[in-house]
Amino acid sequence: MLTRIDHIGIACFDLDRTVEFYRATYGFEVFHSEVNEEQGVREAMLKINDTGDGGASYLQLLEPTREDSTVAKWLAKNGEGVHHIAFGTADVDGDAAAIAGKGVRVLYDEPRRGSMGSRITFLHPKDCGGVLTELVTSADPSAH
Ligand code: V0V
Ligand code: CO
Repeated sequence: MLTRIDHIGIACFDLDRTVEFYRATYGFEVFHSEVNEEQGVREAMLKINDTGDGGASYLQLLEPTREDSTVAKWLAKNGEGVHHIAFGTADVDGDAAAIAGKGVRVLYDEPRRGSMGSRITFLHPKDCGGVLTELVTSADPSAH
């Protein structure tokens, strides 16, 4: 069951400049940052609020680490902006299988490693009304 908005992914050319915009404009601080080489991103998670299921909602600021990454390709075509939304679930495997059964393409056979040790998969934007949609199970089992 999808229980929260885990994060909204925002693609940018310059992560440090974008982090500073969110800090100076809204007062949001970086909760966590990392490089995910498999996904080709350097990212900063800004925690917005805790949620009723023990988890939290974040903004995920994404800067590409290489030219052939999905985010670099998207930025070249669209410029900066909202890249994806992510729903949180205690069971990414079960929810992905159920959604695949409804005819929506799930991009990975098995969930891959996401931010903060989470397990993630994606749904094809062409099957979701133009919205790249991610499913996330947090590494922290209490966060559901
Ligand atoms: C592409 N399209 C999108 C889109 N990216 N539509 C909405 N939102 C997006 N973000 C559209 C694009 O405009 C094309 O439409 C069509 O899909 C095919 O796109 P493409 O440019 O030819 O690119 P593809 O097919 O090579 O790749 C598209 C997919 C790819 C969605 C398959 O981006 C992908 O695998 N994404 C999942 C991984 C990802 O995005 N990782 C970065 C975040 P037209 O022009 O044909 O109409 S990593 C992350 O979130 C982490 C680590 C985390 O949360 O922890
Ligand atoms: Co994401």
